[in-house]
Amino acid sequence: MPRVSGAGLSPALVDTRHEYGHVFSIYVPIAIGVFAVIVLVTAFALLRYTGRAPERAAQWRENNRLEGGYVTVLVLTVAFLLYLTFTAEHRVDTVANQQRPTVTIDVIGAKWEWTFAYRAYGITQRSGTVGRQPLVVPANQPVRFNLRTLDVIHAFWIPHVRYKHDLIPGSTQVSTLSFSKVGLFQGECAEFCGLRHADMLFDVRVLAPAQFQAWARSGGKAALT
Ligand SMILES: [Cu+2]
Repeated sequence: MPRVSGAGLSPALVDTRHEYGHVFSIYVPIAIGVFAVIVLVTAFALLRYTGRAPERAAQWRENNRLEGGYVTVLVLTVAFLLYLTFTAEHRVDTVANQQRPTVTIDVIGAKWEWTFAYRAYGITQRSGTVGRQPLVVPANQPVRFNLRTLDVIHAFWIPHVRYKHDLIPGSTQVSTLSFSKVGLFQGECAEFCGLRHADMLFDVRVLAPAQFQAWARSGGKAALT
C-alpha cells in the first residue's frame, strides 16, 4: 500500500521512497551472504592447502550435479531479485504517473553543463562549466523532470533525495519527484562523461511553494533568499 508521508504534505502526494528501501533491505543481506561464502571458501582453501608439497592437479573435469546445483541457485536468485526490482519500479511509476506535476522542468545534460528549462515560465538556468545557477523546485509538490542529453550518457544525481537517473542519448526519460525539505542541496553528474565530468555540479534550491511561485512568475528574476 502506498503510504502518505509526513505532516504538511498535500494529501495527493504519495511517498514511494520506502519501495526502494524495501528492495535495498533484501539485496544487502544477499550481498553480505555471497561475500561471506566467498571469504569463507577462500580462507578455508588458504588455511588447508598452504604449505603442502605441490601435487598433481585434480583430473576430473566436470561435476554435473554441483554445476547444475549452483546454476539453479543463481538463476532463482537473479529471477527473484529481478521480479522484486521490477515490481517495485512498476509501483513507483504507477504512483508517479497518477500525480499531476506542479511544475515540469526539462533537464538537459551536455558536456559539461546542465540546462534546467521551465518552459511554462520562460526560465532557463544553467550550471556546470558555464556557471552555477541552481535548479529551483517547490517543496512537497510533484515535480516532473524530462531528462535528455545532447551528447553522451550523463546521470542526474541528487544524493539528498537518493535519486539518480541516467540521461540516454536519443530518448527522453520522464520522472516525477518530490522534495520534502526546504533548503539548499547538492547535485552532480554521476556518469563519467569526459575530462570535466567533475565540474558538472549544480545546486538544488528547494523553496516553500509560495516562494517558488513568486520566483517562477518573476521569470526567475526574484531574489533567492
Ligand atoms: Cu556528465
